[in-house]
Amino acid sequence: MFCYQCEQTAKGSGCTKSGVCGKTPETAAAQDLLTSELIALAMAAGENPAPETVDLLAEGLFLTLTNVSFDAARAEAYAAKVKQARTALGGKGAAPVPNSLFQGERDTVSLRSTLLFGLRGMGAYRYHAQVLGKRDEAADKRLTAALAFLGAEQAPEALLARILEVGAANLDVLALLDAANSACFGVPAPAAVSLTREKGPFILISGHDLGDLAMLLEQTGGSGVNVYTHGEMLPAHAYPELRKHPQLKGHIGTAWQNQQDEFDGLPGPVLFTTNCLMPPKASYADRVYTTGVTDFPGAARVEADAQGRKDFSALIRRAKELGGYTQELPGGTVTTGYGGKALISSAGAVIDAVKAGGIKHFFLVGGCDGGKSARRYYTEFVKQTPPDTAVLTLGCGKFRFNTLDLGSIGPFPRLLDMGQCNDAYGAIQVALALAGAFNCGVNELPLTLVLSWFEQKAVCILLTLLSLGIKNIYIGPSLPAFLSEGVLKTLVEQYHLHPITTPEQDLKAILSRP
Ligand code: FSO
Ligand code: SF4
Repeated sequence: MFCYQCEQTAKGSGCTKSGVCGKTPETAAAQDLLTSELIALAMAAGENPAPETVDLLAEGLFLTLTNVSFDAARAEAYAAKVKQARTALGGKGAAPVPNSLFQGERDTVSLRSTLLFGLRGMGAYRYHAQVLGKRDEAADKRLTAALAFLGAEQAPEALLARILEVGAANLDVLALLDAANSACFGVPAPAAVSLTREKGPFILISGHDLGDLAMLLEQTGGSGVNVYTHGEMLPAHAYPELRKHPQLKGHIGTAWQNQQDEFDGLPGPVLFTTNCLMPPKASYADRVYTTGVTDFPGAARVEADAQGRKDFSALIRRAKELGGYTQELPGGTVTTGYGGKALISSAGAVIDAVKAGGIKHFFLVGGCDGGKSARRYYTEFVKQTPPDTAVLTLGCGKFRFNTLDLGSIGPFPRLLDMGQCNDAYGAIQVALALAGAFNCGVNELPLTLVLSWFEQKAVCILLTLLSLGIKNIYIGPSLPAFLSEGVLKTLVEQYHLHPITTPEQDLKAILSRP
């Protein structure tokens, strides 16, 4: 096997024997085959792909994301379904040989990989919007065309242009997802989220799929079973249509890489709706349920019916059997819900605070968490930000600092949680709104993006930011193994991309920049 799509890749270069994530060589081979079939289907779909074809492409791309699906048989079955769809479209010939994707001249392979991994991220966001009933024909065409582009040899310049085009198309997909979330669950508003664990049975829900949470809340109403969010589900508490359910009690746990410790001995079942799923330990494997794109061989699954409805009664029964907490375990609170719409509606106060000199600089410290100790950088960075600066955050990287008390700045807390990584659109809108208010470009704002990447959604968001011409982004904890020296040089030269160094050095450089 060969896989180097995520930040924890073996030796910083590639997983070859088995995945650091737990992906087996069999699953890797099946997912490579699936990727080839997806490219072949995109080629057969032509310029006007049917919505169902793009549904198939997007879900297939999401399936191959890090920490989503570990089941070789499922990837094989999905690949067969994709092949069938291609045949039905009259697609001729064989799918490209999987390994050819990663063979050839170094920079070309690097660019092809960047394009493929960016598309996996975009597929994930497109899937999230589609399960909430939203599709965008133009974005669908762009996704399909970019995937088909991988089916032929391309010059490096054309690949780079296509990578930026995928970043730009992803902005439209993020906008669609943002609109879908608000249409289904209301406009998120600032909320304090309890970390107290109440007495009684409960279900913990992880991943990013708010639709699954909504269905779970409907079905647990009046059952005596509480619901807590885990990981990237934390921002769900900001949505009026979700928080109105009294059994949605609070949040348990931190970022994905701590789940094997946090779930050990947990007296309730866990529902994984999307990434990041780690191979369950034997001590809690019988309490893990998966749904949607996510799976693990042997773990119980909840399938949707033809209308997309899911029956969570098995989880509710399991929660009651396990009994939950026998007494209350008190905890503090964290805040969330400072998404794009909440901040833009207070834009006047934000602009006044900047003009009066109360807020000197904004940092967006966002992205994924992960296991590497070098990620301590982000905690230290946030701790060291001066009191006259505001820290915006999104993604699961926030768990490294979201319990810190950074105080307040003007009418706002200094630390503002804008939501999941899926909410990157809101952060981009805030940056654009600030640029509009100050009559300058985003690059002239007192704003610095300090990103932590782990998987392919983060890759795609980075491509979106680059497509918007945003420069001077700091990125860590390490650089993607799939960026060749040549490609990295181009990104550094064109976009002034900075690999992180130390919090002290980076803060000094950022704050002394004119
Ligand atoms: Fe984290 Fe995992 Fe949301 Fe990623 S849960 S690491 S960017 O998959 O998706 O932030
Ligand atoms: Fe390795 Fe990451 Fe690929 Fe898993 S997803 S096999 S950890 S590079």
